[in-house]
Amino acid sequence: MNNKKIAEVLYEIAEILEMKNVKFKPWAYRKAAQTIESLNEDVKDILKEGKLEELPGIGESIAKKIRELIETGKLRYYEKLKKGIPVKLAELEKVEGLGPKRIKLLYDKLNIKDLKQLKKAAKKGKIRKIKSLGEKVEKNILEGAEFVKKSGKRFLLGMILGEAEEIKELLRKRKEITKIELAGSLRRMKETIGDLDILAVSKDNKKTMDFFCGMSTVQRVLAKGNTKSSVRLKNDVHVDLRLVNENEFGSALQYFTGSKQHSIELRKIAIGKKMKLSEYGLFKGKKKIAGESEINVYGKLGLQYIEPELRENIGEIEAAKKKKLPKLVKYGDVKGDLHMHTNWSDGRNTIKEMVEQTKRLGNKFIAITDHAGDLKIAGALSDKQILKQMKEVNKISDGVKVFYGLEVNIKKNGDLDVGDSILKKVDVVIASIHSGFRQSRDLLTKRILKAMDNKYVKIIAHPTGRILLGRRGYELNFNKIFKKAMDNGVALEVNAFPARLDLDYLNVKNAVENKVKISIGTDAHNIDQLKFLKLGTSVARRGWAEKKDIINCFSIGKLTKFFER
Ligand code: DGT
Ligand code: CA
Ligand code: CA
Ligand code: ZN
Repeated sequence: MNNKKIAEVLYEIAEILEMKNVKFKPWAYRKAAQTIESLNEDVKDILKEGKLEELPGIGESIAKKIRELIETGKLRYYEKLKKGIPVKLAELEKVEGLGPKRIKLLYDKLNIKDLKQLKKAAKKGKIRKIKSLGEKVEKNILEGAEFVKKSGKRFLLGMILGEAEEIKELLRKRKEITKIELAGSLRRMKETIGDLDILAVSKDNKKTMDFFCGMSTVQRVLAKGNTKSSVRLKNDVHVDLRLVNENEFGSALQYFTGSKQHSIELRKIAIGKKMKLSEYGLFKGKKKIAGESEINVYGKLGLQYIEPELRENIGEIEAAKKKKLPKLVKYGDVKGDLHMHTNWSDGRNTIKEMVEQTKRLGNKFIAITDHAGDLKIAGALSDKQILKQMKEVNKISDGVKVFYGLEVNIKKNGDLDVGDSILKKVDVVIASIHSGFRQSRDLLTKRILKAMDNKYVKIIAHPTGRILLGRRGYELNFNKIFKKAMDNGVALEVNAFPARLDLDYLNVKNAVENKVKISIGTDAHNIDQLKFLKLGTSVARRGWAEKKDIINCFSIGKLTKFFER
């Protein structure tokens, strides 16, 4: 039972209660679900600390249910509720435009219980006959239903990157495999992944496929062939392995890396040059002019090599034609992490443990940025604790430069939770929004602008508040925010936590074009999460950022100056 599963159960309870026309309770369950799914910390740990009821929106009764879920893996109340409704609610809800009320209506009128019956009824034109629905709704429902099947479930990049790299490593070590790359959205470091695509060249296809399908992490073999096999891993991720000829590896890698839109544009260029591009190679008439290496495919098309992270058809092809691609920041250029929490607030590890792990990872500096102010759930530090922690951090002289920072909450009116007399003593102040997400675009923008006008604030963390696969970020007027960031010397964060990756790559691209500096922070709450720095860097790369755009690539001297400005 992780946070996500618990939130799902609570949401589901809200839906069922709504179907039964229960008042108020659905709202309470939904609020609790939102709280749980946006927590950085594991609910289990909060339960252990006896602090469940301190979370916003979680009263005694819901706390009791969460405890039962965690301790027994089940919830009797929920099971009973589910028995009372005959439809497959979770399945039907995935259809866009279908909420509990419509699902109930479709069940009452047409006895529709699941996705299959829904599609059948829509295709037969039965739904349009229900007065309050009509033809347009029927069409939307049918489209939505098809989408559910195709899209299926997506996974956070940060949750599967490690396992993907392990599989690649296992295959790479095999004698018969001469080439191997991860392809698809994972190679492009897209923030969520539908499935994993792997491409390899083998001297013995059968042997490779036997090995691949027999890996200990495989839950089920879905298809096994000589050139393509598909498996489902124990973590539910679907993996395709394709084996190709050595002299087609480059063009196949290009093809299966995508994105589809990027590849379609490349094909158009090929056609314009009277060539043909496919996964088998780049051809002029019958003559193959590239295929073994990806670099040659781009080269023969008259393009600079385009890094996978850039292949989203957002201007990279035009830039490559003009040889004007950015000099992308490299993963190794990012030398420090500017956002993390310790056991002084809601983190798991001590300051010392975070420093030790930083050394192990080969990084040069960090900022310790525990929560400060009024944020009760995050164990925020009081003024007195801040001064105490500052002393402790300033004592460290350990090969790693440790900046003393705070993550300060931006209140609903844009004021900060901590006074200037404290902030001025701190090396780096990060400001961020943790509540009041539902304010208007205008109010939220004003709130952030006001925080940026505090002269001690140097970084705005997770600027849009989005939770991937969970909560859409709030709208902001970025033109105003970029201008203020430039004027006041404030950096915008790419929060590298897997479910955040906020700013997203498109906002990073805009920020960088506006000469705004980017800060990367893992928001780690324990030592394992410090590895997320790579994810943050991938977002910066996807947003066309260069070394000069990212304050984590500054020398310690230059960074200190940036913080002092
Ligand atoms: P995902 O798995 O949804 O996160 O995204 P991708 O990009 O990995 O997509 P996937 O797994 O469906 O296909 C892998 C790559 O294969 C994709 O990036 C581009 C290529 N591909 C798939 N379908 C098509 C297609 O219809 N046309 C072209 N040109 N390429 C395709
Ligand atoms: Ca894929
Ligand atoms: Ca695929
Ligand atoms: Zn944080």
